Formats: sequence, structure tokens, C-alpha cells
Amino acid sequence: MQPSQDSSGRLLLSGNEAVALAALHCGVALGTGYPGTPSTEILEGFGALGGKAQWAPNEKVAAEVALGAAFARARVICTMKHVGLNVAADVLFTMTYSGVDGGYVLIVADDPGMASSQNEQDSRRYAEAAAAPMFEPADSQEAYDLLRTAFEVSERWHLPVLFRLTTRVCHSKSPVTPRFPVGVAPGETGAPSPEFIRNIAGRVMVPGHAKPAHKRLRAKLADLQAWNEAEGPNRVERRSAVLGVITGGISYHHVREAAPDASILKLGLSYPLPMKTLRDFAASVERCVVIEENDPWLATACRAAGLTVESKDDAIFRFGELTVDRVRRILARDSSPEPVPPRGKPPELCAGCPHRSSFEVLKELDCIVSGDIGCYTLAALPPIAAMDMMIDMGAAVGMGLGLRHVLPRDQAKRVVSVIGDSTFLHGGLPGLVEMAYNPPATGHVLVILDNGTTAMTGQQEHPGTGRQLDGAATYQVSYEAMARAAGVKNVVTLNPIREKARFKELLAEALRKDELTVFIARSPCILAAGRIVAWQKERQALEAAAEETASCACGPDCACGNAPGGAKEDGLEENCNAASTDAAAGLDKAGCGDPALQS
Ligand SMILES: Cc1ncc(C[n+]2csc(CCOP(=O)(O)OP(=O)(O)O)c2C)c(N)n1
Ligand code: SF4
Repeated sequence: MQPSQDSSGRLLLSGNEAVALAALHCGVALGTGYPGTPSTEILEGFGALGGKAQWAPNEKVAAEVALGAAFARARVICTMKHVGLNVAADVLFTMTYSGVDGGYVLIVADDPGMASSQNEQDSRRYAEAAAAPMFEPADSQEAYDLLRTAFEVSERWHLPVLFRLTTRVCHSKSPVTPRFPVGVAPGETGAPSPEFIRNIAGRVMVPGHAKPAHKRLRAKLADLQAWNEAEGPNRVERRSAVLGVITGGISYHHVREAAPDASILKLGLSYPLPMKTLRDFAASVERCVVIEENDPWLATACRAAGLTVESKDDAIFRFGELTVDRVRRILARDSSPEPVPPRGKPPELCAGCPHRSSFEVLKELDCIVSGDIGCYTLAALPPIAAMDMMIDMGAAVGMGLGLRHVLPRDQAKRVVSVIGDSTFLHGGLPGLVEMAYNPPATGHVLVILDNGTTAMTGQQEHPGTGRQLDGAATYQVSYEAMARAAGVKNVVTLNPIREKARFKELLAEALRKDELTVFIARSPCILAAGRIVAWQKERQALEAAAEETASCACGPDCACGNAPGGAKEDGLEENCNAASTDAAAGLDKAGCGDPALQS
């Protein structure tokens, strides 16, 4: 899919689309990430343009896959939303020490105002804490242009760099003049060819190697800061000598509209900060104001360096996105209460959504529900109101176990952990292992809501769907086999719509026992069902054709790939065992179990 250009060669692109196109034009060898609004369309767009793009089970794995590729001298992007950086933080804080051989741009999309997030954390703090350079484009053209600069910086200083977008930059469309004609060949992009060069001292971060690596990192940052002062992607726009504004990202455009006469220092590389440039600018105007969304990160850095700057009233403007009107109020030092926006219609689960039935059952049994993030979080709202807590991806399992460990027996027996399929694979698996390793005295019940997709973020594939980002068939993990392998004795798969009464009966029974039980509530997301059916039909036809030419001796459901009567391929034996174990237990492993999907 190629975007169309106007007569002057410009494209109308969102920030996410601009990054995807820039990634293609920079010769990115691999794009990896985990879905999360507002970042999701970057990887989907890169894949649609012909780039190699893939979803990882979570952001940490995505960042590690990207790191391996960058160790091999490739150009890579890794995408995630702001909270995903918490999951990837472990690798982030040490990969700045090791550095990279290729170009590594970790794209993180912040969500000031929490349009679709559980917090409004500010990723600029990660740049400083992990010592990772951070770029901050203000619009689609800058997103396109700065991605190349980010690769140049990453490759020159051998450092992974952060590329911070915010919701408005991600989703607003503005014109982009591409540097290359659309459809440029990867060989013409200037990207280095991947190659492995051994460097044990540089990549094995044991203390003896990490101590000098930390010193190298600080020296690189000092050098990069000098570059940022001299020729970094920052811009001084001279206008009024009275009012000067220091800003960056989308706030730049708000300032231009709110105060067209103000002089502006616009930052494009906001870490490490060009402190001399900031000082000179602040001294050149009578009144210098820092305008930034989220935390007072930039204002604090300016004040720590002894600059006299004004900033927003954090009691009001730290919360939510900035707008032109809010910037006008900040510049006018107006801290009067803001008008309360009209209440919109609260979101709700679709009619016919399988999560509805599951939560109706949980409600009817008066369960204490330790919940998680996904469409099903909407079950916390009236009229269902049957989820008692939700904090971060995967937390349902651990929080539920914690409740079970300390609550009085009568209450502990009502606790159930409920998690979506994508979320389970993202962050719930270690919780499952903990459940069997440190089982509460009352046992525990975990419900995995397998709707065959990552519905909340727009129906992305994941390792449980059997499809890759581009829809290509791949190995489909088995929740049933995972639960058993972790040590859970009772594993039940059912359809929460068709078998609602059975679900209620078996859940009540599981709550009475002091044992561990995992339910897989399997029924497809109504919006994704058509797509899943089409894919399953296609796959069944391909499998039938393949079976005509070759088949193993393991049975009809087997995916082991062995030739008839021949030797097993390495690593595939386990699939074979899992399939036969599930078949013996009468479980519906091959699909969602919904008749609509099996027609
Ligand atoms: C660390 C982190 N990464 C990404 C997200 C964005 N996100 C929220 S829920 C979710 C997955 C939802 O899928 P699933 O668990 O299958 O539930 P469904 O929406 O399909 O019901 C994602 C990717 C997030 N909130 N936190
Ligand atoms: S999109 Fe799918 S999972 Fe989400 S509420 Fe609708 S039917 Fe349910």
C-alpha cells in the first residue's frame, strides 16, 4: 500500500504514517513492538508499505529483539505506548551502556490527557534516567525528517535513541514532503548491511564490562550534548524581544497560534539538553516561559541550571493535553478554574461481546474480580460493574493471588483473576507460574478470556491467534498446555456464550475447592469473527491440500510437520504432545469453539 502524492509531491500523513514511511526510506531492516494507542499504526503502516514488521508478546521482548538486530548492525525501530516503556525499562537501562552497532530507534508514544491509557506518565524522565538521547517531533514532517536524524545519531554515537511522540502528533494529519520517491529500493537508503562482529566486552554487561561502559556512555552524552548545541535539530525563531517561549513537540504549534509574536526556542533533541542554547535564549528576552505538556520536566531542568523561566501552573495544567486556549491562559498567568467539559457517552462492550457473558457469570456468583486491561475492562462500568481492580497488564493474576493470601477465608474464596488472551501472553504468564509455585491456601481461579484477537487496540494478532502481523500462519500457543505445564491440575475450556450455564456451574464448583483452576473462556470478538472465520477456512483448505501429499502418524490435529513415519523435526515434538494431550482431555484446542467459526 503506497500513499498518494499531490502534484508537488507532498503526502497527507498522520505522524504515525510519516514515521512508517520514514522507516521504509531509512532502510529499516526490522520493525518490532507491541500494540498500544496511540502508537499502534506505526508498525501496521510499516508492514503495509512492505517493511518487515512483527508484533512481539510484550514490549520487553520487542526491545530485546530489536537490540539483537541492532547488535548485528541493522537499522531497527521498536514501537510502544508510554506504559510499554515500563515493561521494556529493564533492557533500556542497560542497552544504553552496551550501545549498539547499527541504528536503534525506540519509538514511544505518550498519551497526555489519557485518551486511552491508565496514566499520563512522561517518557522524557526515562530519557534522563536511562541516559538515552530523546527526539521530539512536533508534526508529521518533523516525524519523517527526525527519524533519519535519529538513525544518524544512533549510528554515530552507537547508542539506542528514544523518539517521543504524543497523541496529537501520532494521529493528526499534516503534509509531508518525502526525501525519497515513494517506493525507493532498500539498497538506496544508506542503511548498513547487517553483519555480526564479536565484541564480548562491549555486549556482556557483567560488572567488569559495565563499569567502563557506563563511563563511555557519559562521555558519549557529553559529546552529543556539544553536537546538540552546535548543530542539533533545535531552532530559534526571533520575533518579540519581550516574550520568549522554550517549547517542543506539539506544544510548539499551540504556542505559534496562541502567541504569534513570541520568540521561540523549539527543541527537537530534548535529551541531552543544549543548556548553553537555552541560557542564551532565556537571557535574550525580557520574559521567558517554558511551555510543555505533562510534567514540568523542562522547566525544572532550566531552573536547576540557574535560568530564570516561568512555567505553567502545575496545579491546573499538568493534567491533560495542552491546547491553544490553555497556552493563552498560561501566558496570561490565568489560573482561574477551567470550564468542566460536557460528559460524553461512556463506552460499553459491544452487543453480543463474549466478555458480557463471562462477567455476568462472575457477577451472579458475587466474585471479587482482580481484572486487567482490554475491552473487558469496560465490565467495571455500570450496568455490569463486575471488575474490582485494574492496574497494569498482567497484574490480574498477581493481585488476585495477593488477595487470596491475606483475606479471611470466606472472602478469599470469592477471588477470581480475569485476563484477556493478549494480556495473558504479554504479562500474565509469570503470574500463572507464581500461582502454581506459591498457591494460596484456598487455591485460586484464573479466567483467560480468549476472544482470538487483541480487540482493544484494533484487532492485532498475537501468539495465541496463530497468525503473524501480516496474517501469515504461524504456531498457535495453547493456553491449556501452558496451564498444565505450570502445574495447574484443573483446566477447563468452554464457550462463555453457548455454555453460560455450564460456566456458572463449573466456576461455582472451582470456587468451592481449595485447588487451582484455569478457565479458558473461548469465543471470538464479534468484530473480529468474520476475519477469523475467513482465515480459518483458508487455512483448513491449505491443510487439506497438504494432507493429501503428506501426513505424519500423530493424528489429524498434529502440527509437528513430520513426514509419514519419518523422524521428528527438532523442536516440533512438543507441539505434537500438546495436541494429543488436549485431544485426550476433550479440549477444543484447534479453534475458538464457536460454531460460527467452524462453519
Ligand atoms: C504495557 C502496556 N502495553 C500496551 C497497552 C495497550 N493495551 C491495553 S489492553 C491491551 C491488550 C488487550 O487485548 P486482550 O487482553 O486480548 O483483550 P481484548 O481487548 O481483546 O478484550 C493492550 C495492547 C497497555 N495498556 N499497557
Ligand atoms: S471489540 Fe470485540 S472484544 Fe471489544 S467489546 Fe466489541 S465484541 Fe467485545
